[in-house]
Amino acid sequence: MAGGADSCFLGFDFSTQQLKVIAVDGNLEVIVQSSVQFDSELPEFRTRGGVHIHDDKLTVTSPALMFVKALDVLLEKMRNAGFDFSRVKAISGSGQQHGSVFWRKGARQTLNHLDPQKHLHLQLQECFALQDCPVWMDSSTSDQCQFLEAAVGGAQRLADITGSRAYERFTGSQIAKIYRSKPEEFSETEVKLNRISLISSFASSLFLGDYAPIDFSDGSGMNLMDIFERRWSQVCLDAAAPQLAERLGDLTPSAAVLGCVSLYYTERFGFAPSCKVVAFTGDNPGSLAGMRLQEGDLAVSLGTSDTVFLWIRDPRPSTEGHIFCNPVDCGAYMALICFKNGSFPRERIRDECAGGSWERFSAALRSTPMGNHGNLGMYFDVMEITPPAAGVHRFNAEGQRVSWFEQDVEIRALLEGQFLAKRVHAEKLGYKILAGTRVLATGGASSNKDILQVLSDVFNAPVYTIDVTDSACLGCAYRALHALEAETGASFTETLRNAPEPQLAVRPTPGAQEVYAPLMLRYAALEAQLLKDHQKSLHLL
Ligand code: ADP
Ligand code: XUL
Repeated sequence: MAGGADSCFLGFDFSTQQLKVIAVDGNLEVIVQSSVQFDSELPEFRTRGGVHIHDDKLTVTSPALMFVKALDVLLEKMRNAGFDFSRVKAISGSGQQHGSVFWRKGARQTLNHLDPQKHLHLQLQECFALQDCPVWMDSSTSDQCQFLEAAVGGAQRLADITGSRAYERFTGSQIAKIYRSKPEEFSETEVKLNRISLISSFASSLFLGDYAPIDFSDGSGMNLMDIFERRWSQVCLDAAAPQLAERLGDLTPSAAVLGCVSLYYTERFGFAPSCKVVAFTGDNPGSLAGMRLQEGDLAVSLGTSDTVFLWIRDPRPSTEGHIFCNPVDCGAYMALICFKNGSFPRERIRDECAGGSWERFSAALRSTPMGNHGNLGMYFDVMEITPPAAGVHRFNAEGQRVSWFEQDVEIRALLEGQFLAKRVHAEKLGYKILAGTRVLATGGASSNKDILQVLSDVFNAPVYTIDVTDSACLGCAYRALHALEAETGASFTETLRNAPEPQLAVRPTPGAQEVYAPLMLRYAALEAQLLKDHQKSLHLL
């Protein structure tokens, strides 16, 4: 084991609403957890839910400097709590996927010579060509998506190369939009110096004191990488912007040791000069590592976004869902489906129907029956990714549209709708719930047992959780440890064999399958109808 009980490994997660960290010791015990909430602890950036939604309602960004200042605050919190940074053997981390950071000319020089006497955010404030980073919630790039698909020969062809058809939030279309709409800012960045980062590689750059490469797994969420060859796809790069290969720099395996932490961290916080920085990755790949997902398991992450993901060996990209390179096994892949309307509609309905209390929200779930007396709802407060639809849609037991539900019914309709969508779309990708299937849940809402009970009932499978709700942080602390061991040839699974196993949280209620099998068919038919109506209305425009 790398280093024994005295050693320690850090995993950071630069997520949508907060920056989080977990430390594990050499015995794989979690010894520290901490976080910085963007909205409440950094109010000067005026974000809501960590983001700015622009007037067009489609453009969504987060300030680059907010992430930097969050790191200043988090490391200080840890120091003030007496954390001994000299024990840290390696760090890694994750970032919300798809978001991009555009470094300005000269930024590398600043990164290389950070002054340990000063906060990072004071030194890096002039380092960004764009102050506001496009993030995964953005859906403003439909034109660029169409262009990219046409350039490579269609949606399926693009999926065959990059693992996904063109998606608005994916970085290729985001870069293409910036190139065309902000040519001056775009040209302010240096070629040949990895000047466009993902949130994950931007975060590792902060620790490394230099531009860090993008890893294969998070790089798969850009519509720019050939996921089978694990290199940039020239035809995709050319469709997005000029000289993009140079601007993005080389890709790296997710388990790569990139170097040691910069002098800034050794002098300011007492990190050992030998402390390694291991490639950062996306938050969903980080979660796969943290939950120690195995083939056959289904992971459901209930954070700002909801995601469903699987470990797969034999990927068959299609025009729905995504295939990413697997972050812990170079020969494998992960399939992922993303739902944009996760925590925010749950919070809205908690506020409107349960007086802002999760306890009352849970009580409503307990007091209403499985199947909700046939009432079904879809709550797409913002344009959804899966399915591409918007608006709130409620249907009664007779299948008629209704404009409101009783409060308790509304709460159950939201949860059942969210989970039916997940099962319907996972099955569309070919996933089957079998006798031994485990559903592994993570993310903020996975701390709520009543929500997990609905999940378990809709999937008719037992739901397991790990001790921490932030599996991405934990997974990255594990990845940091494994990267040191990997030099001896140990696999991730071998390295983590003594880590705590996910624990059974809830089992399906008897009779759940009889209730939800027909509801799944109903849900799928209603969703198909909704999409048809939406298409029709577009044609009429
Ligand atoms: P992210 O990593 O995307 O920033 P998290 O996975 O940390 O988000 O989840 C944060 C969300 O968890 C909050 O927005 C909140 O809605 C949700 N949450 C926290 N506690 C509960 C609870 N008891 N029941 C339901 N949801 C909860
Ligand atoms: C995944 C996705 C989100 C972000 C934010 O494709 O867009 O899950 O990673 O968590």
